[in-house]
Amino acid sequence: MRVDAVPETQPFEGFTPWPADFAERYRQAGYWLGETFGEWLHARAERFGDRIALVGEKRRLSYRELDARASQLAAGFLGLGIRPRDRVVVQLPNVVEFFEVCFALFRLGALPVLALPAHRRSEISYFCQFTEAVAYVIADKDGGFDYRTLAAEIRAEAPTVKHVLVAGEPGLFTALEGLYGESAALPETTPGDVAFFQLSGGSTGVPKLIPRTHDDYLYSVRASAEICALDADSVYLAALPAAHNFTLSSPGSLGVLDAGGRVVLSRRPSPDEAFLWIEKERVTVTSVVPPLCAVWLEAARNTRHDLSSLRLLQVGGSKLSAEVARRVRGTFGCTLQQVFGMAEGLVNYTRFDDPEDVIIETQGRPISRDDEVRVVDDDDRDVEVGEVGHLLTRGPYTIRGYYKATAHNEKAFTRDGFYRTGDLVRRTPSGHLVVEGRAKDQINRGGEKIAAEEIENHVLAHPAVRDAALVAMPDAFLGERSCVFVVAREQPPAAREVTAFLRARGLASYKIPDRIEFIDDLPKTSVGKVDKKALRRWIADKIAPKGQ
Ligand code: OOB
Repeated sequence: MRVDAVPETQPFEGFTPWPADFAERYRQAGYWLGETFGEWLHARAERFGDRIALVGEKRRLSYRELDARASQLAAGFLGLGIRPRDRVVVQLPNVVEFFEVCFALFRLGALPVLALPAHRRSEISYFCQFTEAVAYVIADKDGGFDYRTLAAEIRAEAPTVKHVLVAGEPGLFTALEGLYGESAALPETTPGDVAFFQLSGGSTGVPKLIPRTHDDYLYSVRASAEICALDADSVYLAALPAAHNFTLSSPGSLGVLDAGGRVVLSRRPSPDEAFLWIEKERVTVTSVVPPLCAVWLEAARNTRHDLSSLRLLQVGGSKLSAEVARRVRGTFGCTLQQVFGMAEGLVNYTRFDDPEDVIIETQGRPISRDDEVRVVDDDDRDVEVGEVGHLLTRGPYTIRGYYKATAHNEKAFTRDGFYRTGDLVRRTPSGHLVVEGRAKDQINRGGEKIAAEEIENHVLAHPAVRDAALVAMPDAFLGERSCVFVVAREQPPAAREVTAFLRARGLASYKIPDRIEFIDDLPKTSVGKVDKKALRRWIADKIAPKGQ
């Protein structure tokens, strides 16, 4: 069977490319090498051959095997009728199949939509419908949850999904294992084309999709691997979800594969499991969110596992407190690296040769000389170094627009293409960034992002609710938790009942409000908007330990 390549000139609908002069500049500068993921993996297989690329619970795969398996699976996908640019929602835990599936789709030019294992009906159904996905890839079960039950619901809601492909026991669906076929002739893919979608933490009613190209993503991977000095002896532990931008590319699994190292996949981030892997595989580098860092630090004090192989602990996703940061070197005997990144692009790292106080107190500086960073006031005027302002950025791996989101893109990007990150930062004279807060209407629950409007819409769907506002409340462990203020129509429902209602709507657990406060009316600002600042202050006061 022959399938023609998508002509390079045919733009992908809903994708905002970089303007031609920028694209040219990024190619000239050697950032965009004109290489696709398929070619990249093939080149790694040629170079690193029988070295181990991936270690999972049940399987170890060499570079050559990964390359071959990706081609065989791509042939299987093609046999099912999956075509270049078709969208496929991929929701897999940290298993070897995650990489086989992604690389097979890359090779075919089909586009993975990288969902997280925590997502449930509400999110997955939306991704499938919005992207008109033709297939949905899951594991049979993970963490006590049966994804096949979820898939049955998705099939009923998203008619474009023709195939549910299962890693493990397929039940009523199709076993992934049966699809690895004879390698077939595959269509050409184009390096400047979209390769896959990341998901935005978001601040709007529905999650936004982030189109990343082969060229831009591979640049961020290569440059990150270099900053982190990865080489063929690097062993990376993927403890956080493999699909997240941090774990995947900062430098993450792909960075380690770029360097010829080994990626170890932990099903769970708990110290029990992660420490076992660190000892067994002599892990040299891993990445965690701040609450997990705190848990690991506690557990490391009296662990029986040998963690001495660890050379670099990366912490990012939400703000790391200086107190926790200071304990890393003493406890693990390794270097701490702060990582401040976003699925939309820009990633900042503290560097190995940064002074200790910079590593402890800043969130790093950008990957690239061509990452343009502006810190501005409410009127988009640049503020002085050292002053807090909104972070705007543009560069060789930061998107120019969300997928199919014309109206939102007008607000989320400046006219000249800077992405409005929604983060409030301060720039130090050395060019490092310190995250001081957030202007976007989002809760950062220990690295997991919750868009306030999305949850408010769900709460408002409850028949007894007249108004709702979700805000962050401080939390010693997670940094923030979520609190929803609810105005009832008449008799307020029981908090338990609201929670059950939200669960029944198929929301990911981390999005279920941690606390519900009933209130007579939402406070308003002088222009009539909900005064979330007042709500945040009120709840912070209410939960503050007394007598302080
Ligand atoms: C990472 O990516 P996302 O897309 O889940 O979230 C991005 C947002 C940032 O805009 C910022 O608000 C927050 O997460 N954030 C941090 C942070 N790292 C991310 N806030 C304070 N300190 C940090 N170190 O979270 C992500 C992507 C790639 C690498 C690392 C993290």
